[in-house]
Amino acid sequence: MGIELILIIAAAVLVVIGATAGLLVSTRNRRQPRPPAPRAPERSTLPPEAPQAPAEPAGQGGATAVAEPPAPTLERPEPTASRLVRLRQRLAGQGNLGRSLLALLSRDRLDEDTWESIEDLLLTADIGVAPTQELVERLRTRLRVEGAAAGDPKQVLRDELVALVDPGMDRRLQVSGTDGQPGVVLVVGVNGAGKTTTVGKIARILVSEDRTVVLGAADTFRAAAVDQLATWGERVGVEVIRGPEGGDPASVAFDAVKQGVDASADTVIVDTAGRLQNKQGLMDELGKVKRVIEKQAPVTEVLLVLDATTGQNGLIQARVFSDVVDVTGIVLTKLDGSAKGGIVVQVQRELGVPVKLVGLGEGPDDLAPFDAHAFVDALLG
Ligand SMILES: Nc1nc2c(ncn2[C@@H]2O[C@H](COP(=O)(O)OP(=O)(O)O)[C@@H](O)[C@H]2O)c(=O)[nH]1
Ligand SMILES: [Mg+2]
Repeated sequence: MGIELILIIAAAVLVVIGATAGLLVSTRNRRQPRPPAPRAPERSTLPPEAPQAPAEPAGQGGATAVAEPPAPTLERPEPTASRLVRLRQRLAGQGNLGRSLLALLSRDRLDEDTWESIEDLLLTADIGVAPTQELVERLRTRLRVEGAAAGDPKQVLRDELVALVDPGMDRRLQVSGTDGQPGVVLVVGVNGAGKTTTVGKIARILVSEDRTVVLGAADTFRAAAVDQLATWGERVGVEVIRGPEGGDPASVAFDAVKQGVDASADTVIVDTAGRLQNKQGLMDELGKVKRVIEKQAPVTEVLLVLDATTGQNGLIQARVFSDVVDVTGIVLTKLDGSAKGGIVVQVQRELGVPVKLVGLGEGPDDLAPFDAHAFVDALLG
């Protein structure tokens, strides 16, 4: 029992730390209206250098604060700030793209062969043909033939890569609704991309920010998928709405959002099936899910989950999904297992939509907000 107590206290401490790390755009939790402003200012996705916001005092009383849901063994997610550190570790450990590029760029003379090798490296990292050509052109202009003499190649490379990743994109998740309705996040993508895992991970972040969440298990084709989501929910005390196996996904989505509305939840996240049998079938299915949801509340975010290790195939799938639904954000999973971080650039270009989150592993908190600077630093090692 001593261990449980320690866990609870540790969890309470984590809550306080987590509360300082605002990840997601949202109004405050409606269950506990805070004085007196009806709506807190929108917060941006946590930048790595975000100042520590003042936290509510926890003290010993923090233990009771987390004990509200019945189960005493609920997990508390890791704060988002330290997740960016992991992004660096996991990306830096692979491929050595940054090191190889720098070695080439630091040569005394940048001849045609060197530029070709640089181009090859960028293409291998899945940055894509057009962005690679643009980048090489920019680098050539800035570094010219005199190579390192033109300036610190690492700084030049970093600047140009950041520009390519586009730090100006709004990467905040829209997890809040208006007019007292919950925000509705629809999660789409092919089977195995990491949708269910991502839904679970996002739910954990929201819970850690004291938001109330309902999950909809609208992948009704496999019982295992529903159980998988239910497990994620249980671990953080989040309700999971499920339907009969093989039932209508749209009706589960409807029920989940209805429950979110009835319970005044802050956010409903709907997991979907990723069968890519044909475009028309997919369109019909996702179209119906969305229509039915919007009888209750507007969908505030459509996240396309993409497996970073699938390269060009992943991009083709991404295009199909974005033709079928209005994707508003991309979650790039399995970056930990890929030496192809450049896919970030390509997929944003292709879809005109920002990468908002990146998956860094199978662990429950292996999901980090995407940040252009942190990403490029990680890439460069
Ligand atoms: N290494 C790694 N594995 C991941 C990540 N995200 C998901 N997975 C794994 O990918 C597999 C498929 O995930 P799942 O969420 O079931 O995919 P879904 O079919 O799209 O719902 C599972 O084994 C996950 O643990 C990630 O960011 N990194
Ligand atoms: Mg799934």
